[in-house]
Amino acid sequence: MTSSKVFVPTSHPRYFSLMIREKLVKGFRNGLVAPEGLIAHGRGESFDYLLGERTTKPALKSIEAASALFLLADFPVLSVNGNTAALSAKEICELNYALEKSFTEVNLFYLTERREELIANELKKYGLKKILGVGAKRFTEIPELESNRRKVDPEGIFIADLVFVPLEDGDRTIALKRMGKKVITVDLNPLSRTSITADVSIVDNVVRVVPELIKHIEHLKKNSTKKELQEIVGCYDNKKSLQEGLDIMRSSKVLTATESE
Ligand code: PTJ
Repeated sequence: MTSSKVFVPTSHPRYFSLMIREKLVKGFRNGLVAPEGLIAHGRGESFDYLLGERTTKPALKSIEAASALFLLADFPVLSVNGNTAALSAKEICELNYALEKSFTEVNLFYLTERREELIANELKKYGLKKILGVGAKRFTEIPELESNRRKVDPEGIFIADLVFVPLEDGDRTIALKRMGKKVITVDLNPLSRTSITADVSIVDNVVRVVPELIKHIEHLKKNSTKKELQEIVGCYDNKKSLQEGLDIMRSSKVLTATESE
């Protein structure tokens, strides 16, 4: 496939968004991202545009609640798909280290063994040695789920008490909840079934969320008791946070040509 070189000046008002797009395209060319992943990214971009391509106050609240939930979990697992690997492989590995007792598992909707292997190799580049869900190991199935995402590692998602599922499709979140697990998601779409079903839904771009999660986790690890973590989780209202995210999108204003893109 021929690849065109893009030049985007750093002064471009949407420079960061265009750079994220380039990362995704590079991930697609390297075989990490499914073709459908490009379409999913486009959907995310449009919500991000309405959010103003920034981490909003409700998203920060969700990040705090997610961090507390992570620290309360006994066996958290980070589920990684093609888009997340292309955009945030390094940061996912750093999150894994920050959590200390978590594992990272590859889990694909558009499953191919080749992509699974490429994603695992991408994660290994950043020092992760044990990656779950790859090859013959991925043989247990999530009950009542028909998509490829049902195939999970018996030592990972299957027995986890908390699963982090960024950029996910709705069915699996529902199935994971039915299995009694806590679910944290990152989804720019506050109306998605995943967002509505998860315990904590962070309406923000995964690229901005994971570094912020690491910061919050490090802070809470040093400064909070278990009771305080439980209070943060107890006070959090996911539906309210989703509504606030949606309200921010709906209140975006038409700007003049020089103010907008
Ligand atoms: O790599 P695979 O085979 O597992 O496939 C991954 C995709 C993302 C293609 C697959 O999970 C899929 O089709 O997902 P959906 O159902 O399109 O849902 C993805 C959700 O993520 C949508 O609600 C998008 O708005 C949202 N989204 C897209 N890009 C981002 C995002 N949310 C946060 N950050 C993003 N960068």
